[in-house]
Formats: sequence, structure tokens, C-alpha cells
Amino acid sequence: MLDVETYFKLIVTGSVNSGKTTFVKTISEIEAFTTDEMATEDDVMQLKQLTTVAMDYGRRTIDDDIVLHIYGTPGQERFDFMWDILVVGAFGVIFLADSTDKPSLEKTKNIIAFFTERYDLPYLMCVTKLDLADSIGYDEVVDFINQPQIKTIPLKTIDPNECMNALVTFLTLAVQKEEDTESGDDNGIDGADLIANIGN
Ligand SMILES: Nc1nc2c(ncn2[C@@H]2O[C@H](COP(=O)(O)OP(=O)(O)OP(=O)(O)O)[C@@H](O)[C@H]2O)c(=O)[nH]1
Ligand SMILES: [Mg+2]
Repeated sequence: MLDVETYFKLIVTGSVNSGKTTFVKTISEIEAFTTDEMATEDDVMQLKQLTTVAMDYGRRTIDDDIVLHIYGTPGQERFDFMWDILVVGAFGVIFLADSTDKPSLEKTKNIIAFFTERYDLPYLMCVTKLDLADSIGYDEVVDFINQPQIKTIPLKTIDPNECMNALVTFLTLAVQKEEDTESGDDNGIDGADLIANIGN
């Protein structure tokens, strides 16, 4: 049976092509499960051939007590029903914002509003593709998204160290949120234990 003490479900979401599937594949210790299919919509086909239609899944063990089950969502808004399905039981959400695609950031804002207006969870935003020549840069993305209450970091999703840093940053936020919530539900993370073990 599922051990809820060690089952931590983390959602990775963001607009089409922002790097969700790449992040899950890079961070997973098992071969990631993906549902990429040929894109059928014109605006998506201009960006890429394959797009996630249901979910990505990967797993990453942090220590004996913490195993992260990481679910990437589809990016297309026509699959937004999957966002509500995937978030059930999740203990937090990572948003990816594509720094090479300014028009997509309007959609990123919509996705952030979709989750934050419905769910009170720890949230982290990661700005992707800063290593590419057509990136508009970290500061311009952060200014445009304009969500100062959401912690934001840079993330090259093809880099395992940067992906691990994103997980550690997220887990630290989750611990802080639990400690700040006086009567809050226990999300099962022992903060001191976590801080002692993450990154090992
Ligand atoms: N150089 C670089 N390439 C990246 C980065 N993140 C993603 N990519 C590339 O961007 C493309 C799209 O990445 P995906 O992981 O498929 O994006 P996605 O968010 O899952 O896309 P959808 O499922 O269609 O919404 C791939 O070619 C990745 O290799 C990054 O930080 N740096
Ligand atoms: Mg994908």
C-alpha cells in the first residue's frame, strides 16, 4: 500500500515548450514516463513536433523518508482539465517560464493564476533557457510575470545540478511554509531532517 509519509507529489507546469518534460527527464532516477505526441495545433507545430498530451512522470529519492514523485503537465490550455486532475494530493507546484518566448509568458501568468487562485501550496517559479541566444534575460521575465510573492530562480532544465538545485529550493520553501502555518496541515516533512539530508 502507498506510504503517505514518504509519498510526495510535485507538479511541474508551464506554457508549451517551457521545458517541463526535459526537467522531469533530467531529474528522474528512473526512466521518465512521457506522453509526447505529434502536435496538431498550428501555434504548437511552429514551436515543436512533439508535445505532452497527458503527463510526464519521474521519481527522485531525496532520502529514506522523502521520495519525490514528479508530474509534468501538458502545456496546451486545451488540456487544462489535466492540471486539476494532476494537482490532487500534490504538496507543491513548480512553474517554468520560457525566457526565449515572451508571448508565452502571458500564458505562464494564466497558469500561475489558475493554480494560486485554487490551491494554497508552496510555489516556485523557474526561468528556463537563459543559456540560449534568443533569451530575453532573467530580469525581464521576472518583471513581466510580476509575482513578487513567488520565489523565482534560473533553471537550465538540461543541467542535472540546476534541476537538483530547483528541487532543494522548492523543498526548503515547503518546509518554511509548513513552519509558518501555525495551525496548518502537517505535510509530512520534518524540516530539520530535510535540511540535514537534501543535496547529499
Ligand atoms: N538550451 C536549453 N534548452 C532547453 C531548456 N529547457 C528546455 N529546453 C529545450 O526546449 C525544448 C522543449 O522542451 P520540452 O521539455 O519538450 O518542453 P515542454 O514544456 O515539456 O513542452 P510541452 O509538453 O509541449 O508543453 C526541448 O528541445 C528542450 O531540449 C533550457 O533550459 N536550455
Ligand atoms: Mg512536455
